[in-house]
Amino acid sequence: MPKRRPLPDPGRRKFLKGATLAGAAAAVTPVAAAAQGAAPVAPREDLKAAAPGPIQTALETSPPDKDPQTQTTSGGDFMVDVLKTLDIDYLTMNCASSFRGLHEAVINYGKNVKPEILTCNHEEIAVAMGHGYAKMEGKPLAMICHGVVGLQHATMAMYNAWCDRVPVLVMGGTIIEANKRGTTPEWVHAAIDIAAGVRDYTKWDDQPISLQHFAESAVRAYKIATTPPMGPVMLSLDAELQENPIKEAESLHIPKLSKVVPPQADSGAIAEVARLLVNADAPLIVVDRMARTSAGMERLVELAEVLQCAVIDRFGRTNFPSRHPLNQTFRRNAVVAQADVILAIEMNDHWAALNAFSDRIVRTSRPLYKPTAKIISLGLRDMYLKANYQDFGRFSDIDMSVAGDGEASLPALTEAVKRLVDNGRKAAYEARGKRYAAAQLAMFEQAKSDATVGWDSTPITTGRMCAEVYAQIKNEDWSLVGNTISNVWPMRLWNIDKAHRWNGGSGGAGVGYNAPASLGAALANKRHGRLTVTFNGDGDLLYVPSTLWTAAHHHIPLLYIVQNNRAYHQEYMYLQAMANRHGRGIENAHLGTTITDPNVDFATVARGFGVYGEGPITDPKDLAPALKRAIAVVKRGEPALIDVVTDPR
Ligand SMILES: Cc1ncc(C[n+]2csc(CCOP(=O)(O)OP(=O)(O)O)c2C)c(N)n1
Ligand SMILES: [Mg+2]
Repeated sequence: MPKRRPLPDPGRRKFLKGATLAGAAAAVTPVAAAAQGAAPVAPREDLKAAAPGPIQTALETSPPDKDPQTQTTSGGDFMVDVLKTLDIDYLTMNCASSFRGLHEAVINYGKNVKPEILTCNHEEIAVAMGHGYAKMEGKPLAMICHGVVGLQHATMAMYNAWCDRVPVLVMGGTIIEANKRGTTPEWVHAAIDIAAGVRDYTKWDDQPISLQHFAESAVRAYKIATTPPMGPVMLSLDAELQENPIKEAESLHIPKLSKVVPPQADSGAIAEVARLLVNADAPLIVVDRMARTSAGMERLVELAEVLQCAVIDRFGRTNFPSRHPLNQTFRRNAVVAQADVILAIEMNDHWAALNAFSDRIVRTSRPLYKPTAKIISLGLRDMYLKANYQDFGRFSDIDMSVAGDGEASLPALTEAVKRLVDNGRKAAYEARGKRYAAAQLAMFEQAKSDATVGWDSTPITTGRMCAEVYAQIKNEDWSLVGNTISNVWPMRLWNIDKAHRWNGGSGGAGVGYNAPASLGAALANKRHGRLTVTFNGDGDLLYVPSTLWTAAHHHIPLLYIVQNNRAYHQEYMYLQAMANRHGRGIENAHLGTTITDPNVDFATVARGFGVYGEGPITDPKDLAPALKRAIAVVKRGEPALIDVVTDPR
């Protein structure tokens, strides 16, 4: 019987737990260990003759050698230098050993500044934060994750960013050389090509095998990501490259990042589009993801005002002021039916914008436009897409396709239009504009009246909730972020007059976007001193509740208003429609679709993550005072959440 050995100290045991689980560590021979760079551990004489079990135990429980200092630089340091030249402000992450080299370099060599680490409890949160941030700040942040498994968690958020054409610089750690991988986790977390799983919805990726290769690929990745049409990019980072000393430092060169000039449409095509618009009786502009910057919105206003034409905003970005007299968004069927020339700019789903679709009984659709209408598309949609995922939408009737960046092409188009508008036309245009202005005013009055339906009822109507929120933020520099179905109310009721008032939807409609993407947008807004608000579906928040911890930990001011209908309500309604189709009654439609029994207490959840929380608020009279208290917290620079029990609308 081997002698009983004293128990090792608890800290060391924790460390060894991983090694023991790894199994392979136990079998490591002194020679192999030395070859891996570890100090060889000689088997003790008194244990040599013992059975394999105790020998292994003895080896594993020997006190560890102090980590020797063997180097003064690491590849990770150089990687940090590259990220600094790219002006990357933040690095979102969930920590993992496959990027421990870069992680250590960021905090010690880079002093945790540009990039600053933002700790996330799930990789989906880390990417979605980058998604929301980029749309608000106009530039990407970087995200890093564990090779295989962290990337698997990140995938849906990457898909959303891809569908939304938003740049995020994603990096994943891996160990490329098989002979450098040690224990089981290093094997199960390695792949010959970790990016294979996300390549279908990544604009570009690479796996650099030298530091010079990294520098060039990082700058290339950034440039590709931020060239319209934008998208997420991916770099697979070899752990050895991050961890080992820099060789030949003098020869390393970080390439220049040149400013990207988005492509303008062909001047002949612009002239033809201008001619068609000017000669039309009822020209219409439909717009979706056009405004990349605040200039985009101003340019569209200028074009619409010269033509005095109707504009329909599909809300992919803030493209057009919500209360502009020419904004006819909520009269889509009428204005599309009247239009003789339709200019659709940077559409995500062109077909859906101009056709009516119903799936209530059987899937049916019909065009909303006249057969004689001339339809023009302007944008980069056709310039870049992939085959597998079908985010490009149904193929559409288009008479003239003009390839060019919408925002960049607008000034030339407006100039061309101005040159063709004579005084005679101006008078006719003005009369047309007056009709739209009257219709817009009527729509706004209707929206205000619609919002009062069920004003005092419990659960609280989404119309009242939105009206109460707006009453308290309208005199601030507010910013509504994320996406929920309630956004139709802000679009109808709120004065969305600046680009940062709203940052568009998720792109891929992958739920679990709203909570973290809103936080990313709030992070960008913090620097500008804006008051950030999001309506968060209860279902959405339950995918990624620990987003709240990141908000608290990093002191990101954001007001989460949980639109708590205690259901995945969209799906609940689908199920009711299915049941109705069979005449089977809707009594069972709550099964698998509702989030009751027990009800989730989101205020308690928030407090558990260190976030100010109030609710559940069921009486509409309690809403205004609760909002006031929560907004005061947000104005102090911290996140807050209020749980509002709403009706299903
Ligand atoms: C990842 C993912 N899972 C499932 C769905 C299907 N889905 C679409 S809307 C929805 C409900 C989301 O619930 P909530 O955020 O509470 O919004 P509500 O419909 O209740 O307003 C679901 C589950 C999806 N789009 N994405
Ligand atoms: Mg819900």
